[in-house]
Amino acid sequence: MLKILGKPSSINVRKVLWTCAELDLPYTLEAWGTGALSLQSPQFLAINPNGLVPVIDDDGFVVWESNSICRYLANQYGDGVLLPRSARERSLVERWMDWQATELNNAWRYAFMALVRHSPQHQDGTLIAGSVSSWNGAMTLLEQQLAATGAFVCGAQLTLADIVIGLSVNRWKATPLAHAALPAVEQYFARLSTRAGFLEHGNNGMA
Ligand SMILES: N[C@@H](CCC(=O)N[C@@H](CS)C(=O)NCC(=O)O)C(=O)O
Repeated sequence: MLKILGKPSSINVRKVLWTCAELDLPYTLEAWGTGALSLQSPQFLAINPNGLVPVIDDDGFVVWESNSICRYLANQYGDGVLLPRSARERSLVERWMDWQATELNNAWRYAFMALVRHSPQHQDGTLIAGSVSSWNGAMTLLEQQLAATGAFVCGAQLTLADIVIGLSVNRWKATPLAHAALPAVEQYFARLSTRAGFLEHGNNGMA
């Protein structure tokens, strides 16, 4: 059986849990990370030298990096909807996954650490304002894409791009900041909230 290492409160672990829900895939979850089993233990570092969750162990095959895990699961167990089989269609999904992991993640990190985690190391007002502005800017770019598709990030079907970006939209909405007015993003959030996997692992009260 598939084993997932991580906590259901971690945003990157939640990507994997939601992917399993969409694929109707059974799994066991082992609690690793802050407040649970140590990510710095030799046992954990032997399977992920980065000391980060999520990690999966699929009958002895280990994968780390959340977006790579989602790709692996969709490739191994999916029917080509979450991650299309054709190279061109797949690249349209993967570019948004890469955008989430690079442009979008870098935009929100400082503001989230300041405004939600209340980290003493993230209290520089100028940097907070810059991060909020970049985060709203990334969401505005997403707004344009969603207004064009009228449904999900890559079109009429939910794909892995929605799983990784939907969780970031949930985080944006749950963070106390001056949100840009983005109607297509709001409609998208409501559309995602009709799915059991998103209600359980995304829009569940946690940022
Ligand atoms: N690029 C990695 C980032 C993983 C990451 O930052 N994981 C966080 C949880 S969301 C973590 O392991 N934090 C340490 C901890 O929870 O103790 C991925 O996408 O998998």
